[in-house]
Amino acid sequence: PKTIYLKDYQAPEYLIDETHLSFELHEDRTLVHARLAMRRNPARGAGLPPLVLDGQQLELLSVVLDDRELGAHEYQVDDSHLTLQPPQAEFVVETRVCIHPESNTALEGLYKSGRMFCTQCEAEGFRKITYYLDRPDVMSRFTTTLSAEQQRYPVLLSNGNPVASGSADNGRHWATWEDPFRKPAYLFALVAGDLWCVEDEFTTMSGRNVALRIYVEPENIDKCQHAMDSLKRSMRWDEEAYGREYDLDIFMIVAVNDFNMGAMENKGLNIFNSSAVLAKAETATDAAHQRVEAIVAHEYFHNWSGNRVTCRDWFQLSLKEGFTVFRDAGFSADMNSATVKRIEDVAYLRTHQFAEDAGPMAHSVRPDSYMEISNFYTLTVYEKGSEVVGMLRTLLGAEGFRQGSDLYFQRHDGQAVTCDDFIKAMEDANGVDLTQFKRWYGQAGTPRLEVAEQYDAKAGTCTLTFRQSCPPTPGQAHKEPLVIPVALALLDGQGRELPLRLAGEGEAAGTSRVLAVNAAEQSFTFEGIPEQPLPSLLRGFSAPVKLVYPYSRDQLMFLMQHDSDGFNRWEAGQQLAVQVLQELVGQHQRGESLVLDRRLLVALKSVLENQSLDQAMVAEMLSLPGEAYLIEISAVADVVAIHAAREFARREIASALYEPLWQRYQANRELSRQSPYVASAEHFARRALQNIALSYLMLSERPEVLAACQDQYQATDNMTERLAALAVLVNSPFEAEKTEALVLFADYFQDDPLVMDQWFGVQAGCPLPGGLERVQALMEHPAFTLKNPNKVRALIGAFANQNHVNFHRADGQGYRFLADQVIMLNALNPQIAARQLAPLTRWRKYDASRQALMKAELERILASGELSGDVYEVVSKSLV
Ligand code: HT7
Ligand code: ZN
Repeated sequence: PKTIYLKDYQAPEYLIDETHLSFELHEDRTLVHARLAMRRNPARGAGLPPLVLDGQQLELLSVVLDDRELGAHEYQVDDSHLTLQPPQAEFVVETRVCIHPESNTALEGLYKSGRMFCTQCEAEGFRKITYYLDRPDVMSRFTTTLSAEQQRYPVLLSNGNPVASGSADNGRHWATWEDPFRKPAYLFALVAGDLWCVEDEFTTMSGRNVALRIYVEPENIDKCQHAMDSLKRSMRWDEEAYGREYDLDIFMIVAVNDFNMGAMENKGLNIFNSSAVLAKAETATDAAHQRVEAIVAHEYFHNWSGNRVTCRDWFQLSLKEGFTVFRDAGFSADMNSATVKRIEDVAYLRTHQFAEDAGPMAHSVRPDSYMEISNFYTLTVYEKGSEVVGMLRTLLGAEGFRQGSDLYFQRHDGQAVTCDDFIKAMEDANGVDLTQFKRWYGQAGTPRLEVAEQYDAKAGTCTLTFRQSCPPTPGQAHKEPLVIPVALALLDGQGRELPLRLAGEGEAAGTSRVLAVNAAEQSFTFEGIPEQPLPSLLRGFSAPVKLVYPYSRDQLMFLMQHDSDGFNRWEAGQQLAVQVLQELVGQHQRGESLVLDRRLLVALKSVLENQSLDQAMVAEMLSLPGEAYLIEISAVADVVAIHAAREFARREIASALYEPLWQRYQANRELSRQSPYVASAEHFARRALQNIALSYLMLSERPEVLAACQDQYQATDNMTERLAALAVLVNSPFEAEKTEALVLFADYFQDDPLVMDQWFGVQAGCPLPGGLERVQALMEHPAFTLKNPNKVRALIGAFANQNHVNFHRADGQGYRFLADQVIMLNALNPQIAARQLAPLTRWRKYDASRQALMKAELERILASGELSGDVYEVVSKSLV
């Protein structure tokens, strides 16, 4: 596969004003007729170069140019293009092709999921449907007609509004949809199936009524209400927070079981992975409910940030994805606890995006090049991209940011634009120069920000010195200083924030402020500081950097108790735990007996006993940093020592804090028993604390806890309690009880694929010895198939990404297993194969023996035969 560079971007030679599509859907083939009204792009001059249409895996039946069928000598076809010579500046091209959705296991283009037809066109799937200019800067008005057998496919959907429909004598029927908004091909969608729908209505801020429909297979009709409620909340929130109103008369969501990602924002017809839309108490956990709410919002918000204003080219992907993640995070923060949402997002970013940024596939938020664009739907583009937008908001303030966003949408409505255009709107609305800030889009790697504090008691000044640096990443040896917004406060001995006045300022600008650090080394001196302060730095995680400040354990305990920034209270607890756990890792490596610093127990006890703290915060603060994060922050990760250290700490906590944990558990379990399930922030918090308490308590192996766990497993109306109880049983030594629970669970839920995914996931993540053998046995389970991405993620993904001790077993069998699966997936679904590879690409993190074993598996994949571009790109880059 060849590499595509941002620097080579050129506007399209031709434009497509109108696109008329007609699909004849059959069981053994689909016929696609496309009629494209095209013209020379005036921006590219007057000549008439050949027209080169994209097309892959298409059987070309005919080509018609301005109503005349072309002979085979009048066009050229190869495996990715159709080339012909336009006769004049305006012309109409028609093609007929035959495609095979029934055998499309890559789930890109038109494919069948179960009994339904559906599409996934982003990023470059449309070229697998018909010949087209498949690039986001070619925007066209689409009219789509679908015809299919009426009984099998009573519902026929596409983008926009339904304008006509009818039946034929042969048992087939048809429908025509018209989308009034110009759009790139990646936003095209069609669905045909035997679907039921839940209907509702939304009145927009200007008083228009919009019909809302969620289409699902009949057995799922009782799992749509949460998504529908989430959709209505999203629509209202986008009006209020961003002034964005919905623009069509109908908004549809369709749930499909086989889907490569979470969901897709096709104009007016979002297609969702069923895991991102279906949720009811009995079958979906609180986390799943929150994920549904967030993804429904995310896709809906794309209607403006992505659809009305789209990307010029795929290098600009973060323009829509980073901004939309930022928007959905704001929504989730408003719907639930803002601090807890921030904690979850930061923990995820630091564990996974930081690892990506330090690995062989590291790239900037706006990459410079790619081989296969599907590989760039990454945590860097999405989550770091969102952090970049968040830093802009921190620097410009809420009002300035909103003015910039309003200007962006107004200026670029209906256009395909770049990240530079987004920044320009922010600059123009605020009268600021963001030239240096834009480096965040071009520079890969996680910056390190070292801070030193110096207090001068005589002068009453406190000087903070910041040193920023960024390690080299592939293709970028040298890094320039970034603009890093550092939100901070200085705390006095009672934990109160001191007024902050910088040298040269007349008066203090409040007690919490943002410094824009923009040089490699830079000092800020605060005056009028009466006592040695303790800095609370990078509040709310105001920039995606690794902060280094030499906090003592006592200072961290103080911040845990007193910092007025909730995020930094949690952060202090995490840093304390990291220090303590790293000490245990060292003891384990030296063969010493493990001794836990009691200060961690004291700190956690006071968190547990603090009845005024939000229960969700208590649950977050009780959660030790995960193994994946401890691996990420290690120079050479010793997986076995990390696991042993963390388990030892958990046992120590469980035994020292048994009483308060038991009290908290019982109080919340009692509330769960008394009231029916509610998907609200307050109830999520309650259950989160109840379940983390249970996971500690089970380590005691006391009979009363086992009984409580079994009771929670059986006597509950919701999956949050049931699955948590199952997980602690699975991770416990109670063999008979765990086997019984697993069998009962699978018997009862065997027909619900999403619940079975959770069943696979719990077992795949179990760190007890024999993990690989258990996963291999589960691959034979009738509910498992490599063809379904959710199953692959639930079993193989959970094993390789969460079950560190088993995946990294010293004989390399975990690596061999993953490589075998990637080789099989490569032939079935290249996108999923490439994503599952990620854990092997991180070989540089481990000891020499594991490095060699991991690299050998990557080499084996490379030599395994015909590799897809997706897998080839990841393997070849990670072996450099
Ligand atoms: N914009 C959507 C991207 C997406 C996708 C990309 C590649 C392959 C399959 C895909 N399914 C959906 C999802 C989103 O961010 O909203
Ligand atoms: Zn998105």
